[in-house]
Amino acid sequence: MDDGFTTERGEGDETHQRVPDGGPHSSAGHLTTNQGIRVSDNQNQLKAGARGPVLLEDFVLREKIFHFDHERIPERIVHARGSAAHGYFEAYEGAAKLSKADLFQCPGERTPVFVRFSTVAGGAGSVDTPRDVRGFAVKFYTQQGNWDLVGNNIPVFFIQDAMKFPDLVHSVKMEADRGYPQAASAHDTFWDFISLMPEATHMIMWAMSDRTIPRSLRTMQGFGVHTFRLVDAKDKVTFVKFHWKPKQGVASTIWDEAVKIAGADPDFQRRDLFEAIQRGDFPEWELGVQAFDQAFADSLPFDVLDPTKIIPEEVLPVQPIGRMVLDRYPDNFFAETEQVAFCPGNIVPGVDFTEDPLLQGRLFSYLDTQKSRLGTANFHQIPVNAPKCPVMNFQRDGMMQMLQPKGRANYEPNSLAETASEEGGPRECPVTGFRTTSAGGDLGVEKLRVRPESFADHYSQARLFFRSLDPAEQAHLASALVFELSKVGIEAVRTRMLSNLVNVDPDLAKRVGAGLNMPVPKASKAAVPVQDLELSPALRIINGPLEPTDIKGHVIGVLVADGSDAKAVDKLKAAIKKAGAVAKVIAPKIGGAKGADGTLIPADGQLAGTPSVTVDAIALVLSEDGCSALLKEAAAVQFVMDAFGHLKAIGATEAAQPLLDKAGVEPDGGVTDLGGDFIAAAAKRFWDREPKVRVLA
Ligand code: HDE
Repeated sequence: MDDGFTTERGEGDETHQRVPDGGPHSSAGHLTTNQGIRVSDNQNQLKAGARGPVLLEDFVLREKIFHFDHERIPERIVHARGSAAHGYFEAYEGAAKLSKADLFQCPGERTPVFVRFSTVAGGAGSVDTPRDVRGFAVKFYTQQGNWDLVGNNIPVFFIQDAMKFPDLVHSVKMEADRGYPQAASAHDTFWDFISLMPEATHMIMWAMSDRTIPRSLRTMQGFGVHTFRLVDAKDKVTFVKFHWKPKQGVASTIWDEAVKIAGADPDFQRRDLFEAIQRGDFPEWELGVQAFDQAFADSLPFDVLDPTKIIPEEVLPVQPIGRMVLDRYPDNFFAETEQVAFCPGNIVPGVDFTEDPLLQGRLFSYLDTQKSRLGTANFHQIPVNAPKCPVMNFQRDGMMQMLQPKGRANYEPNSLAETASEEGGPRECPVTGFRTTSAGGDLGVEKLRVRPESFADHYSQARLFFRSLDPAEQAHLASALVFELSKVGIEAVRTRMLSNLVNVDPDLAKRVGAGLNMPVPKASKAAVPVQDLELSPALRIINGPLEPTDIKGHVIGVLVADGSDAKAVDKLKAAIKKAGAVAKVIAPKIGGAKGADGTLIPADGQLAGTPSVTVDAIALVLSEDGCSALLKEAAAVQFVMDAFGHLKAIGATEAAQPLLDKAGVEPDGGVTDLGGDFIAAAAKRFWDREPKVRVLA
C-alpha cells in the first residue's frame, strides 16, 4: 500500500515501524540526534519568532554543540603525529621453529595488523618531515590475542633506563617557557640534556643521520630495539632482535629537501601512504630476527639488555620469518589512528620480554597513557584496539562499558557452574595460558607466579583466633556464620564452608551445622596440618585487655514522662556527668515533660526517634502515673525491651517496675535502682544475660 510511509524492520525487531518517507534524500538515511530522534532542520536554531532569541529547549542544537565541544582527546605526549594503515602478516616456513606463537605456526595464513608510523617530538598537527626518530608500531590481531611490537625506525635508543624518559622528552619538546620550537631537536634544552648524557651518543649518530629524514613512511626500516625472547613449543628460549625491512628499499631525503617538503606539503608522508594504498601499491616489509642464546650474548663486548647497542648484521645475520603488507587505509582517522592504543606489554604465548630496563619501564607506562588519553579502562573495547579472538574474564564495569555480561559469576574461583541454572565463567589454563619464561638468560632467579610453601597454612591462625575468644564472642561468631550461611541458597556452598570450619574447630563446625540443621561433613583437605597454637587472650574483645572498664564517653538515655521527679533527674544527670558520661533526656514529647513539682524537664530526644539502641545504658525516672501512661506506648516498652535484649544496664525508679515487667526484664546485676550501682553497671554490657534473651549457635 503506498500511503507515503515506508515500513522498516530492525534486526530482531518483530514490530513494524511506520515512518514518513524521506523523500529525495531517503537513500542516504535520515539525520538523527544521538538519541535517534529525526532532525527536521539542520540549518537553524529554534527561536521565539523569526528574529527572536534562541530557546533553551533546542535539544538538537544543544546536543550537536555539546558533542562538538568534546571532540578532542589528549594527544600523545610523544608520537602525537602519526599515520596508520591496516594490513596483514604472513609467517614464513621456519618461523615456528623459533616461537610457538600462533601467528608463526601456519605459513601463509594471514594475521590482521594495524600499523602506526609517527614522529616523536611534534604535536598532532605538526609536519611530517622534521628531523626526528619515527615510531613504527605494529599491532598483530592474533588468534591468541593482540601482540604489539612497538618499535622505531632506528635500532637503538637515547637512554638506557626508563627513569630518564620524561627528562629526555621534556628536553626535546618545545621549551617550557617559550613554547617553541615545534617538532625540532635543534634547540638548547635538547642539546643541553644530550651533552650531559653520554649514553645518548650512539643514538645521536643515528638521529643526525639521514635515517631521521625518511623519504616516505614506506621506505623506513623498523626495529624492535630491545632484545626480546621467543619461546618455542618445547619452551626453548631464543633471544631476538626484531627487524622490519621494507620491500620498497630504505630511502631518505636530504635535509634541504625535507625542509622544503615541510613547507610545500606538511602532510607529505601521510598523503604518500594514503595514495600508495589507494592505487594498490601496497607497502610491504619483511619481518626478520637476529636470533641468539646467552652464550652468544656473553661473547659480545656489550650487554644485550642495553638498548643503546646494536648487533651488526655482519656479526649476526637477520633471519626472515614473515612479511607484512599494508593494504587498507583506515576509514576514520580519529576512530582508528588516533584511538589506537599500543602497549609493549601486549604479548602472546611464544613471545616474551627481557630484563632490558628501558623495556621494563615501558611495560609499566603505556597503560597509564591509554587511560589518560582514552579516558577509561575499557579502551580495549574500541574496535581498533579490540582483539579479534574471544575475550573472556571477570573484569567488569568501568566508564563506557560496552559489554553486558549475564549472570552472577563475576569472580573466580566460583562453583556456580555446578548449579543447574548458572554459568561459572571462563577458567585459567596452565597449559595454553601465557606463561612467563625467564629461561635462556642469566637473571639468576626465576620469574614465577607461585605462592611459597611458607604461605600454605590457612587454618592454624583461624583456630587460634576462634579459640582465643571469650565464650560469648565465640557464640556470636558461630551465630554470625549461621545467619550468613542461612542466606546462602546453594547447599554445596554451605557444605563446603562447614568442611572448612572443621579444620578451624570441630566444635564450631558442629554448632554451625546444628544452626543450619545440616550434617557436618569431613574436614576439607588442608594443605599442611593444622597446628594448635598457644591461645592469645589479647584477641578478645569481651573480657579482653582493651574492653572498656568505666562509663567514660558512654551516652546514658534518661527516660522521663509527665510526673517524673525533676530533682531526681537533675541528680542523676549530675552523677552521670561526674562519671565522665553524657546524659540524654528522652521524653514522649520533644518539648519535655512536666515534672511532679510542675517544673519543665527539658528533653534532648523524643522517645520514638531516640530508641535505646542509640544509647549505651538507660535510666527510667518515672512516676507511677508516668509509668502507666508509658505502658500503653509501644516505643517505651520497646525502649526497655531492647536495652535488656542488648545486654545494657537498666536503672529504674520503683514506680517504673510495671514497665520493666511488661518489657520482660528479669532481675540481674545489670538491673539496678538509680544509685551508684547504676553508674557502675552502665559501664558495661551483661554478657551472662545473653543466654536468657536469645538462642545462639
Ligand atoms: Fe614509547 N611511548 N616510551 N618508546 N613509543 C609512547 O604511549 C615510553 C620508547 C614508541 O603509534 C606513549 O600511546 C616510555 C622506545 C612508539 O601510538 C608513552 C619509554 C621506543 C610510540 C610512551 C618509551 C618507543 C610510543 C605515548 C621509556 C622504541 C607510538 C603515547 C621507557 C622501541 C605508538 C602512547 C603509537 C608511544 C612511553 C621509550 C616507541 C608515553 C616511558 C625505546 C612507536 O606511553
